[in-house]
Amino acid sequence: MGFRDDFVWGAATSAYQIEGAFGEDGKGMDIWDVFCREPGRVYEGHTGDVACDHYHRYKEDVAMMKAMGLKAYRFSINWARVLPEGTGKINEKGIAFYNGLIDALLEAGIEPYITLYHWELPYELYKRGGWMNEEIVEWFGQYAALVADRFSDRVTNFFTLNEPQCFVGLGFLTGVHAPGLQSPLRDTFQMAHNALKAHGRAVQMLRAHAKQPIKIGYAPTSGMTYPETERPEDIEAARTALFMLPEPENWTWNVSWWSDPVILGKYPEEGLELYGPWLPKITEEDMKLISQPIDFYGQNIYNGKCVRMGANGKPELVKRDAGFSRTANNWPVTPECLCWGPKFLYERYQKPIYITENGVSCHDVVSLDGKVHDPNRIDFLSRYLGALKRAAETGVDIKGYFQWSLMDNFEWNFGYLERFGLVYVDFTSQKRIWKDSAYWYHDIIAENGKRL
Ligand code: IFM
Repeated sequence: MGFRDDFVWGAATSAYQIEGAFGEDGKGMDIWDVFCREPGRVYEGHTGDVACDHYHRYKEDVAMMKAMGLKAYRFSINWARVLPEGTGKINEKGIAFYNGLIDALLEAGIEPYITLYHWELPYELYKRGGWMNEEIVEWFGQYAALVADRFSDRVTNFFTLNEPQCFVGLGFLTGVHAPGLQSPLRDTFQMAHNALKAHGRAVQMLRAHAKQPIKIGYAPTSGMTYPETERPEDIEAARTALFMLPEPENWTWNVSWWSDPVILGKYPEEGLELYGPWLPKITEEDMKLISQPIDFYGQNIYNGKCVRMGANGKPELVKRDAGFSRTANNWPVTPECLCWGPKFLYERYQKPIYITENGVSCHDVVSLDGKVHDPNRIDFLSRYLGALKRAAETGVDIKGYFQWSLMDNFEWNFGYLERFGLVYVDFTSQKRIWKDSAYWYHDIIAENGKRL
């Protein structure tokens, strides 16, 4: 027992967070290029202009992935790099970059997993209304077609949207991410509906343009839940809590509004009632488009909340212990979420699961010995992967795990303040240094997680 023999051990990144090469070789502006240039938006005015300079160093980075023993690499395409205006004219130099990356990965024996959208909305499309404009469904579909046309002769695994909770919630509700707006609730529900339709259209277009059979998934996020004890009533309480919906002002942080339509073909009843006053027109045709069959379910998981059944028969949050473990960016360390989260998701959605992101920000430094010792990350990953293994052993169909992240990178509004990587990046010299956790992950992959 343990992880399946063909378990996909991977690591993940995203385009804006690592590529750099701002405005190079015909790349169009995306909303992050613009956002980072606005005073006060990003920590210390950092930008992704250079980031990890992966655009120029991808060969070195792929060699590093190979040495680490990665079986798969999940990366995103910057929409504005291949279609500078979002639609129409193709930037062949941008296509050439991704072709080079894909070829290098395949040569190294690493399976590429492409994410279509990890938040780089072309600025030209933003000016035309971006996610608010229903035409984005078709714009995204055309972009997906291009990706399939150019890359699906070699790439067979795709994810559509990464964390729609964040790009709508942080981009348009709290405004801490690009484009930095605090939009009316009504607009955010419209954008979310358009984003889900765009997902469905991309699924159709990827399949229609694929050069060989491909597999498609989706990569939402959300906090998970886990029960305080294994008493059936606590388990039931945690399961119920996972799919409950928050109050309208904070609505984007949930699982079911984003995933039920995609997999089950309907919005949750509770949400239709709770959010009724702000909802756009939702048609049967929309729901058909949104629920185009997909092959697997991706979920980004970082932490969760402990839940028990309250005396009133309703789920109740269990207060965290005083001094509970926290990561460098103050997220709670809750390994149980990587066992119970996938379990509850699998029960509800009945799709093979990939953990499309999981990892930890630590206060990593280069020590006097020139190495980066990160025992906290090794401890974090051991606990979380141990929990994931327990889920696999109880019958959850877990296909793979993508560690976030391969290397330190641009952490959005926190700039380069947070270090999530297995590999340390010196952002001045661009030198990469394997952290202890990278060596550890190498060994875990080699033994298929036996020691966990
Ligand atoms: O860096 C991000 C990533 O882009 C999306 N998921 C969470 C990560 C850590 O915050």
